[in-house]
Amino acid sequence: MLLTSVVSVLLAASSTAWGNTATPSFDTASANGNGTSTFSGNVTNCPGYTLQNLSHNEHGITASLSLAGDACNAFGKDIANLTIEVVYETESRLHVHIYDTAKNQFTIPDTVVARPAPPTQSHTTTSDLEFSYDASPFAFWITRRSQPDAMPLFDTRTRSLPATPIASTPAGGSSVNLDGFELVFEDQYLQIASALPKGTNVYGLGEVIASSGFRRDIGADPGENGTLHAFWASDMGDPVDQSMYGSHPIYMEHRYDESTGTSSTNGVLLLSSNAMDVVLTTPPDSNVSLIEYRVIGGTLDFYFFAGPTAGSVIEQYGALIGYPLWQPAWGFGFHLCRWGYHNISETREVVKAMRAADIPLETQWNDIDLFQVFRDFTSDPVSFPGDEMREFIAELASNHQHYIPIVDAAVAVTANSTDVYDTYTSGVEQDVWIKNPDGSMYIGQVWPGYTGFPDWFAPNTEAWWTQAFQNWSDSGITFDGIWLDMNELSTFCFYSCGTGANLSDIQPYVGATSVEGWPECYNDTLSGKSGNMTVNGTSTNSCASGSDSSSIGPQKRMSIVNRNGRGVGAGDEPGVDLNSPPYAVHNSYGGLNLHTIATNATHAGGYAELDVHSMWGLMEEKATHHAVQTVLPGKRPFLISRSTFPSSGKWTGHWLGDNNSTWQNMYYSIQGILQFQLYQIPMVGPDTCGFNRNADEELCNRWMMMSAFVPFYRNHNTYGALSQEPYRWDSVANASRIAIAARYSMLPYWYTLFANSSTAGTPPVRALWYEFPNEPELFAVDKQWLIGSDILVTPVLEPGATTVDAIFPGRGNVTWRDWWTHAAVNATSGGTTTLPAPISTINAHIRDGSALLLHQEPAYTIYETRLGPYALLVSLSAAGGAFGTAYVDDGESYPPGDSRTLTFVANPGQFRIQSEGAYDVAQKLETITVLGVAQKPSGVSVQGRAVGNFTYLPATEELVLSNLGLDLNEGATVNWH
Ligand code: MIG
Repeated sequence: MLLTSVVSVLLAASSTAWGNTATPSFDTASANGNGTSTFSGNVTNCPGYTLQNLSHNEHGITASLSLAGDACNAFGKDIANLTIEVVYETESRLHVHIYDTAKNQFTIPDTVVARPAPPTQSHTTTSDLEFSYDASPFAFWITRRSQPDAMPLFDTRTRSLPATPIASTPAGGSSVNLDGFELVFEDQYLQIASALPKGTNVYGLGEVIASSGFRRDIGADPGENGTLHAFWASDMGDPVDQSMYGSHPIYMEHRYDESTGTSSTNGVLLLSSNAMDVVLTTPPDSNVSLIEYRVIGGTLDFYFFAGPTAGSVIEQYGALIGYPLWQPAWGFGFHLCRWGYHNISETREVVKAMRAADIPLETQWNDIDLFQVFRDFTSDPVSFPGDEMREFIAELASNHQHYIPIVDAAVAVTANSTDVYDTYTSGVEQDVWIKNPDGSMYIGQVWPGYTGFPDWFAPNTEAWWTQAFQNWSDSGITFDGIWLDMNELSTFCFYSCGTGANLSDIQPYVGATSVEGWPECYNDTLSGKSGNMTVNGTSTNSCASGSDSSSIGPQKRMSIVNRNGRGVGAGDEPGVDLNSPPYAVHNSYGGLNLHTIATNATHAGGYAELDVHSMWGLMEEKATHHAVQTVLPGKRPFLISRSTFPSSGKWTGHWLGDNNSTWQNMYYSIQGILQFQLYQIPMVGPDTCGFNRNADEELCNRWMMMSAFVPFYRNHNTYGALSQEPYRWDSVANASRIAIAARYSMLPYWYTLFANSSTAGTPPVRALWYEFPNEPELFAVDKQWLIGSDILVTPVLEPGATTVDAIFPGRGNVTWRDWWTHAAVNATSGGTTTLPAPISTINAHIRDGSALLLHQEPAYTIYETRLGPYALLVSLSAAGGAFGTAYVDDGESYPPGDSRTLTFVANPGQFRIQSEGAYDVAQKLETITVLGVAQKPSGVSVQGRAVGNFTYLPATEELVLSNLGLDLNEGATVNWH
């Protein structure tokens, strides 16, 4: 029988007590005696559960869990009867679902996050992950089959742990002292914790801007608290260490064994849309660290990913939730946007000025300025007349440029019949709105005044939404892509502002007219309001005299506070408190109902906002993706959205939201980009040059260069702030031209990385340690990143710098060559190397052993660039080898049509191209540059024919073959001796 070995493991494990494995034992001195949870309220004891009725099946086990004593009712009511289902879904993915047997608790519908089909073959004895448990009190742990003696990857036998040092007093809620970590499963509170190796490396658990950097703070240093992160989609502009736009309860753990110098990486997803706090900490005097989940509803729906590398964990996560959408090639071009292009002529001027400055502009955007009184799917008849917009966008198209407008989540409500707004009235007819518990339309307030919010669970919503896009396009806004904003959902009334409100009391927002605040070290008293770096030839940036005035955010709220009664219940759950759940999650606004719609708002199918809140963005992205496909059939939709959830990457890319024009925020954007690779939303980038505050020349210079090396490249600015288009300052224009040319030449490489992402979930942008997992000095690096495996980017992130400190992975065993000069770096092994980094430069280095397909002639647009010939850049390893691939197709068709895969292999004295696939590559390969050819060859041949005319540059050990005219639809061989 198939399951024998699993059974024996389970039986052996089922009687073990805590500490009977390789897991270090806890110092329990400060824990309470009986090892149960102690709450400081009227609750003293949570009893845990007992496992019974275990049954095996081909794919895992099922058992019941029953409450092992009197209910503790800590933050809700204990649920007496649970079911645990363990499914070995693949060789590297294990699913553990603990749910209420009666199935009243909310679970994410398959229509929102589609799960893969059940496994067709059994993985129970071959999977690299193994499930074990204690029956009473119930606890489970996950081990790696290939590392039976290692500490489990996940281990809930944590009841004897001392109290978490993270303050457990929820904002405005009950006070609780969590001693011990028994499994708690209540209708409104679920608690489970796992031990981790002390001070291990944890990444993810966002969306967040973590003060600790990309690697999360686990509190391993004495006196440190670690991390408490809240998950609840919030329109909170780039706060530090707090919940913000997206909710991604997945972490990746990288475990490094100092004694052997080896490592492995695993991942854990709690697939839940319910609000939660997750705590990372190291209890005092403990020899383990801890991750603790406190969730206020739903079920415990865990997925474990075996890895064992960062890349494979991310791929395994992608295989579960779905791989990222295919990007059109033009999406990699430079995008320009701001809030405050007041009319079409200003917008046209910007496009012209970019052309005049010869700075490539791929896509022009408009913000909510476009709208008539801030209404979605309109354009203002005076400032953005439809006919002129049609002409303007057609002009862009004839120049192979693109246009993207914004869509806000909230839809204006009209108060009387003379006010014609079809999106609203048809929405009423189609019954698409989120409701109050009494069935009336839920009314919020955003820019246009009172608004409703589409309910994606309602049957007609997607068709209505699609029609709105079609009508908009027909009216002249012939968009190429869509920008989705405010979809957390953001609203300015606390609780519904509709009931009892006078709907004709519409007050559209009036923008702030000027913005204060500059980057660190810019002194506008000294240097004026231009943001210029020099005044009369003298540099004016000086940290000593720097001003740091803060920005005035454009905020205007109505002071309506209107608490509605209890909702219809969370799914089928009767009697839960939807308005103020007993456990108060530590979200950034300090209350789940603040700056978003009320938690008792009701969706079709009886879903309560409390349960589905954080998925609104995802559902809107999916509907919009489909709508754009309808309007632009056969094309790959290009979407950029603010609020995201697991699987959003199937439908959209993401920008990192309302950052500041500061050096600090420029640095923070790197961890954002790295996080979203893990979240499987790889098309991501910041507001380049910064959103809030005024940018100055130096910051914008550095930032335009840095963002040219991240996937989504858009300069965007807030209303009233100093203009920051790249032509605004000469040095920024110059820096931008240089960086964009490099970016466009790398496009075939980016495109290949994104093809690998869409077909296998492989992250295009990587932290350095993903490629060099056994070099602990890299584990916290987030000031540099790798594009794929082969390009290392080292931006300047401080004012006044002329050099930058870089770490070069590989500890001296890898030769890194300068992207610009091709010179090999004399890198310090395992430490930092100081590189020159004057203004208008950026350091980028090529790994050895790589072969990159490039566009030889970066042009003004992606289209024109793609019309030009190809070049190959090969960087040989010390042994004379190199490898690379390139994926080539037409760059726009959906579904992707014919493609061609090129494989590049170098061996000493030889370079070969293999070509496979049906796509006809029209452009020829003209140049092959090989770096690391130690001596000038005495002869070179291509396809067996001697090439007389080659160049050899001894300083860079560089062999250059030009004017080759090679057909990439066929293979080729180059030899030198
Ligand atoms: O609350 O549409 O994050 O990029 O410019 C402001 C105006 C609303 C927030 C977005 C920002 C955009 C702005 N929006």
